[in-house]
Amino acid sequence: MSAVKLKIAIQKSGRLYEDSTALLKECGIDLRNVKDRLKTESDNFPLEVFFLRDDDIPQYVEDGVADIGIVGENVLLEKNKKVSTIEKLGFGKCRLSIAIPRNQEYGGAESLEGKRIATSYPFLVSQYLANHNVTADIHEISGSVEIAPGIGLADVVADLVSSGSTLFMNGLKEVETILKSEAVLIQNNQLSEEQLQLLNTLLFRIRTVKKAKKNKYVLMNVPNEKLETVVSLLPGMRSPTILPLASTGWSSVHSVLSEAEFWDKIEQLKEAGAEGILVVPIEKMVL
Ligand code: PRT
Ligand code: ZN
Repeated sequence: MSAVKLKIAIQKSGRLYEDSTALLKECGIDLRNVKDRLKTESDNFPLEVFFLRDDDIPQYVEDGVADIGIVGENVLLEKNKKVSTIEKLGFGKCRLSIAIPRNQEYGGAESLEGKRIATSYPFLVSQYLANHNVTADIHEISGSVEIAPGIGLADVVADLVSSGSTLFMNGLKEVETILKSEAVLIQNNQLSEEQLQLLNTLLFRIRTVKKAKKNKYVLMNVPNEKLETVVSLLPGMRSPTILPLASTGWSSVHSVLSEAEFWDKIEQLKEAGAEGILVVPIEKMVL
């Protein structure tokens, strides 16, 4: 085994911290506890972890201080660094949106002409405005963007939204989506062959965990005369498993269903005669 390690940058604290560390754990990577949490490493995977502010992660990965990183696409695209996106991670979902005072009519992107826009995303907002041939006055502020119209600092805001309740509580309404975002895994563009091999191992584990989360293991009892209909509804990885039950004339059918089709399929299976349906989470899924 070579002594090469992969260095990953993740958020030190904040909205991406829990999901980022949970993902590593689900990949079977145990992290040593470090009190000040600036840096730690794993004893069972050649990984070093740097805990950083999310805004700094793209730069550190571009410079090669970290080899890979987990960061929101919103931050990644705003910072516009030379790194590659390898994988969407499915958490930290939000959107960068334009919001205006609730009592105002919205007249499309052109109505932003000449307005003062408060945002922490000046690069993405100016790109959006340029694409719409609009000239506006961007005020960069680093936090509490949503209060800017209320205190007369701006007419409009461009901020991250997830549930929308922050905008609502500040008398604003969302009128345009500039960007949809989620956490992504990024990589430095000059990794060595050995580092790329480690990255592939990690990526394989991440994809295995992601697939498992998107699928459920389903077990059900089916009268034999209805087996054919039930089986025709099931995708399975190859085909469903069918086992005889102790009571004659019945079988137990096992299969894997994706989250996307789950509820529709369950309804159809019940109608087709399946009973006692059990749904079990899958921990890992290797295809
Ligand atoms: O300290 P550091 O710089 O690392 O953290 P930070 O304060 O800059 O970022 P943090 O922890 O707030 O967010 C990290 C990342 O989480 C963001 O870059 C996004 O990729 C992602 N994310 C997902 C969000 C949200 N959802 C979110 N709702 N980031 C921020 N918000 C804020 C938003 O700015 C607004 O104030 O939540 C409020 C709106 O939420 P709703 O639910 O009321 O709409
Ligand atoms: Zn930040």
